[in-house]
Amino acid sequence: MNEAALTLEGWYALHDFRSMNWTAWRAADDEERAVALEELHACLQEWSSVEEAKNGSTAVYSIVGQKADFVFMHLRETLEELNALENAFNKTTFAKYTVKSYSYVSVVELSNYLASGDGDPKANPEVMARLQPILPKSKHICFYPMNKKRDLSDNWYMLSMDDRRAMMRSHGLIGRSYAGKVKQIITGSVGLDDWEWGVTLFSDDALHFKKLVYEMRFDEVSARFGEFGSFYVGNLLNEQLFEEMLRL
Ligand code: 76R
Repeated sequence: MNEAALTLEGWYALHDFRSMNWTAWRAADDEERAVALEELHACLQEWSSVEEAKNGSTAVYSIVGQKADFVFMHLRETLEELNALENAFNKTTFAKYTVKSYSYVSVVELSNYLASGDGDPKANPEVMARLQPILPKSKHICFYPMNKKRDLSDNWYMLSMDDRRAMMRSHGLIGRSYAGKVKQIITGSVGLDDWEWGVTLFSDDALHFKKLVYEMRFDEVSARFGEFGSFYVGNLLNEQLFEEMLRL
């Protein structure tokens, strides 16, 4: 039997993709829309106060294209908290004007492929900062789910730890050449959602996503073993930009 990589888990993640029901939004009267905006504002305020208290983090982005209109990416200590905030949002007047497009449940994950291995990693503040990250407020987000292949001759899970580690080293080297340009958050979702990982990238230049992902396609881990779901790309929303997006 092959050795499973050891993983460290941090905050749980919910990527909640929504579309606007523009017909209903347009049909609402000014007062209804004002109430809806107030309740949206209250949710955004609540999420930023959780982030200020370092009990979680939330990123809000519009989505370009027809897959969704916007995404809330939430990180929280427990699945119960994620569930509670999702339900709280669903009860708002604003949510009445949204349609669920897609969601993804996972947990922030670090693996031991490239870890140095001495001491209790959770006692290391740098490790904790990666397990409980405050999400960047970069101009753009890119999210997609992925698997590692389990085909006859290309089965990631049948490879030895040493082979996997060598490939992950090469993967990490490409990744590191984008340091300062792209921030990645890998969330594990085996047993939690339909794919094995969620990949969330943040950057101030969306072309860095294209170049990084393209470069990785030539690297063995992705070239041989990567299987990818749908890509979602979008632009940062703050309260003001969100209101502008909703203004008729
Ligand atoms: O965490 C680390 O920095 C150590 C090195 C590292 C690991 C272990 C690393 C670095 N990644 C790791 C694990 Mn990654 N990553 C992806 C994708 O589109 C594709 O082809 C793949 C999607 C991107 C774009 C990306 C970027 N990485 C993983 C895992 C878990 C694998 C497992 O356990 O089997 C997946 C699924 C995955 C996928 N990776 C980096 C990046 C970048 C930019 C880095 C450098 C990070 C940095 O140094 O800050």
